[in-house]
Amino acid sequence: MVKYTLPEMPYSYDALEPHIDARTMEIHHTKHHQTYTTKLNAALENCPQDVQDTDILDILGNLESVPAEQRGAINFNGGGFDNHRLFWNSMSGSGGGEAGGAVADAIAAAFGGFSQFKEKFSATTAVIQGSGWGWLVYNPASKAVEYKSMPNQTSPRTEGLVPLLGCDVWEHAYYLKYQNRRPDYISSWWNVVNWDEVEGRLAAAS
Ligand code: MN3
Repeated sequence: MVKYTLPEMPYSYDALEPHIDARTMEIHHTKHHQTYTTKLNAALENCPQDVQDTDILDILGNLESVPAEQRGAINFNGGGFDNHRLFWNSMSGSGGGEAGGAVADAIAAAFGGFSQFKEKFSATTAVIQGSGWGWLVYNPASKAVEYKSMPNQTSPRTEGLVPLLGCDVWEHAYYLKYQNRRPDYISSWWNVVNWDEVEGRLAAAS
């Protein structure tokens, strides 16, 4: 079977300072993301061969293919593995600003404009109860982008949606620097969004 390994970070842990601090990034990557990766492999070991031989992205898109006893663990840890891989790559020390090109057009069509999108994403993600993620997703059925809140580590892929940009609002993502101030973390996070990466994901999905 495929053994997943912790993906390398595309930049150093201090690259997103001052918006996201180096200590948070290091713990988030080496402890949290590592744990999802390890537990994904452990859950796959208890799955039949055909599931083990399927890429995790395809498994997340068809969780019914996973035996019921392993489905919760695959949903959580497989989602955690993929969500964080997407998360690191959708941030950059030279990020921020507004979306351009096709992403800007898709956002304008769905939300009315970039500022309306940013406000809806921020406000809705800030009030996610407990742990979860706010996402900009592409919906292949409607051929449009949407906002979607997801609980815990459940991937938008489990609902047939393609994740384009996610904001991790688990406390482990921000508590060292922002404590209880989740809205401040989200507000700072916009300064590190890598819109080029989001554009590549939209192009691949549409
Ligand atoms: Mn996290």
